[in-house]
Amino acid sequence: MRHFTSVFDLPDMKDALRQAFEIKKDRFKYVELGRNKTLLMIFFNSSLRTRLSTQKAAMNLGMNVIVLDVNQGAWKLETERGVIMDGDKPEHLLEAVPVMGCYCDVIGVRSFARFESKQDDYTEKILNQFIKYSGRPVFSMEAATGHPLQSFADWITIEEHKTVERPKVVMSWAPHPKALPQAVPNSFAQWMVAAGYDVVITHPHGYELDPKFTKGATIEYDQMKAFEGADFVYGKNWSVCEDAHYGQVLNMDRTWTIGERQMAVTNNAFFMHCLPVRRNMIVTDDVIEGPRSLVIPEAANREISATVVLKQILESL
Ligand code: AN0
Ligand code: CP
Repeated sequence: MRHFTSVFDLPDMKDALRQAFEIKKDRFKYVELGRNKTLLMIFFNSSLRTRLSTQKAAMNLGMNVIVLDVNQGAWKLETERGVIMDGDKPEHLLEAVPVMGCYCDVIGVRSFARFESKQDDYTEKILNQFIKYSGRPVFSMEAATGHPLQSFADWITIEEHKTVERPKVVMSWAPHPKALPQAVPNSFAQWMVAAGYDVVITHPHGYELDPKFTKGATIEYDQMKAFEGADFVYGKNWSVCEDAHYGQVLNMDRTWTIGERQMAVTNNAFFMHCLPVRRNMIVTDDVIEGPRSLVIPEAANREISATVVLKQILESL
């Protein structure tokens, strides 16, 4: 595998899962694979889990790691071609990206949706410039429309906890005060359908995701109905995807906050969230602290998903 931007880049899903369990048993099994290879992680946005788990994954594989926070210490980057650069940005992405490629073997990029242009976000303009101009394999550490390392970790977590072959997995929108990208829910929906689960998505009217990512999932606008019989509940906020209100927050209805009321109608479901999470907006203290909460094991599995992805990229070098 050269680049990793979605589940469809994996040459073989089942084999990737097998490798995840293999690496979980022995994280250093492939420690020779990355010797004298350098990972460069580029962050345009904040991160706790992705930063730490991806660096740890690279260390599991014996790699060297460089981390760059573009907004802290690097030159501010212009991303539009044709701009007369007389403003506050001294460097263009079109030079910066190939320069970055000179110093490493693999590049991870975190670049959230900017909500300035849906077209730019949904064509993954920034991530694709890295793919096109860096000369290196590139993987998404959450780009504008997807967060595949997260969904892979979520999948590992569900496989570890499921008690039926094809669990009912319900992804629920929940309120949040700030506009968040659709990357996590897009990837989660796409990955869970690809995994063959019974996938239900529930959200208020106006929060429909791009059908490209939700194809194969059932949309249910009644949250309580959606939760009935769920084996896994995945909480997440996202902003509006639809063109006319793209990136807006239309609704902060806290009746959608996931609490005991909703969990009571599930099949004793596990609660999942990618983190960071705003308590008592997305989920109540009791549910996230409860015995069925998987938020910490999910975060732990980020190291595993990143190790598998980096391993497969290193094998292609
Ligand atoms: C980001 C998001 O919702 O995409 C990152 C989640 C992994 N969350 C925030 O910005 C709070
Ligand atoms: N879940 C996740 O990607 O977290 P960070 O934003 O902290 O990396």
